[in-house]
Amino acid sequence: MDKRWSMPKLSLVIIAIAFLWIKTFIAYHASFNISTDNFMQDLILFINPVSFLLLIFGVSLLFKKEKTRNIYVIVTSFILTGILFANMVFYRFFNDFITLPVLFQTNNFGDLGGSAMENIYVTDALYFVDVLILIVLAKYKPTFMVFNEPTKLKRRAYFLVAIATFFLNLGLAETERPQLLTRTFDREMLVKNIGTYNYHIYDVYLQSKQSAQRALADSNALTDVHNYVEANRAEPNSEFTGIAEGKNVIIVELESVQDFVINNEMNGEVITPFLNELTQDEDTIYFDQFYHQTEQGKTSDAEFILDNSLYGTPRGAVFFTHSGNEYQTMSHQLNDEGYFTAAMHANNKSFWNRDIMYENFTYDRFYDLQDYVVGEGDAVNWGMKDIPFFEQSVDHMTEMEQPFFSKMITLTNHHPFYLDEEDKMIEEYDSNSGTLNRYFQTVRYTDESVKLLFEDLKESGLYEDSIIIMYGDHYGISENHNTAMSQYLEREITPYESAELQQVPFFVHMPGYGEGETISKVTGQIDLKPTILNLLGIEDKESMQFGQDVFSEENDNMTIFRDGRVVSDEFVYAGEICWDKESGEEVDKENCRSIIDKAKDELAFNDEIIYGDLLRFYDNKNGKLLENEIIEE
Ligand code: GP9
Ligand code: MN
Repeated sequence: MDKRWSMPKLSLVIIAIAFLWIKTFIAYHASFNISTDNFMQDLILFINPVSFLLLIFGVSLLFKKEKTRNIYVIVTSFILTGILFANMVFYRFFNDFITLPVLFQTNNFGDLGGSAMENIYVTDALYFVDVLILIVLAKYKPTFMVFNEPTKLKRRAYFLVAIATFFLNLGLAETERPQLLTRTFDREMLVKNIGTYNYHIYDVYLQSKQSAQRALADSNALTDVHNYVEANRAEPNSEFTGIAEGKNVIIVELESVQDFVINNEMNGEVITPFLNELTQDEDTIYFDQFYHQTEQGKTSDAEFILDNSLYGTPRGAVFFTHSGNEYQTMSHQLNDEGYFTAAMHANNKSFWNRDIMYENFTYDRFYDLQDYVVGEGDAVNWGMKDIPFFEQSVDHMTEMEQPFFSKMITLTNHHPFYLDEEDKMIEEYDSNSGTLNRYFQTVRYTDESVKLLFEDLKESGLYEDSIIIMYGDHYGISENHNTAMSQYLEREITPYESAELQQVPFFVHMPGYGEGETISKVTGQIDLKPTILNLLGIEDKESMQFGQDVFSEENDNMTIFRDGRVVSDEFVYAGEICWDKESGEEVDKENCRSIIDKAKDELAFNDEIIYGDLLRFYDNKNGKLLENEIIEE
């Protein structure tokens, strides 16, 4: 046969790239919920892993020795597969891509336990098969392959192609999504356009930028933020000022409880009988349009928002990424007023970096796992069951100096929503999502635990001297379960519905109040701090914060999500579409313009505060901006 017509021989690099390219593309479709709207987006999605793969594997061409080249290719392939795999597992759980700070939360990953296992499938092993193939090829050197050192010319051509692909990708992405890299709040869009590997590099770059930002920030940056905060401040409602003065404050952060279960049924069974009763109770004010505002930091974000009336960060968990910042927390303000402050949560104290962060927030005491006796049958799923947790927490509270502020965080109603047989009070639901099916049962359990908490509090004598504030920390059912959710709700889950599903219940229970009602103002977690301080009669005119007293006449009736979605009493902005709040119909985007802009400004100011650690330049007692020199003294 004429030699000139034989197939060109393949190198290990090319085979490794081809394998990873295919795998990444399969993962995009099989594991990540990435949707595309047009051919261009499909094309970008298809080519986006290549530029990175060409460059990273291209490094091997610089090695002289064949063995070094092969080892480099195999190890790189293994590491990249590992990254892809970690992203897949993470995505199944959080519906999101890993960011660098989250990677360092290894403690959390260890503790995920059952959840992590639920999200690893046997078939995932297939993702690693090609690495084995590469090893076999390198060892047996089949004739269709070439292992020689590439010529200078070939090497140059290779890198030229790699760089050209990189810019082609970036160019296409830029036309499809202008300002892609400047608007980083949407990770999915980034991955979709520049590829999962380039995304990680970009993430590393952002992280380094963050460290630099703090170093460079000075007090001048605070002036604009301060002006915005002042203009946004709402005068608290004086009718509520001090109505709980001197009382203990008992906060219950209800794990993953969403508002759609309240006053609702599942296959004819009531899901939250006790909480439903509270919505009608004369001593309870229930908010049925209250939204969580958390992001990747989940529970810890909800805690951050509660204590600071600031938003968390768009990426990672602020509890980890900015635990060294100076904060001016509600806990601190309460300490100044003579309150004993405590956080209670029966998990390892380092989970979500809580031990460090609570110290920073100046909590007087953190009752963690070690402060609880977890007897036989007292634990399920992630750890201690809510019922014994509340029981023992009430015991702890009776020992506390009064008045106290105690924050309890429940755990049983957490993904994957497992429960012991004896704790199941209602049937499972019957959709294609085991997660949603079990969710109703664990929510039902949490409801029962809250009922018992109220009884325990009454028995202990604490009840009359306390107010009880309860709210859901974040969603429990992610968008991965839309099909099942739409079966349950009997309607399609549009971006509007998804946004509305971010409502979590919010109760203000004040024994002896007597004027309970349901309030349908649009409010969110950011409003908790100013609301609570006003109820206690603690004046707070200067805090650097974005929330407003929920009872205030001046409350702006809108809630900004950390990802830029916004809800007002009239409109919902979600999925880049403006929707009528009442009907869920699409309306002209101009209707949402002002709330979109406000959200952008507010989130940007928030990030300036956190990234620049700006509160170190601010005195929240008298509202003074401090000069850099004073700080350094
Ligand atoms: C862990 C618990 C759960 O201690 O608060 O955290 P989450 O996964 O919901 O953020
Ligand atoms: Mn949570």
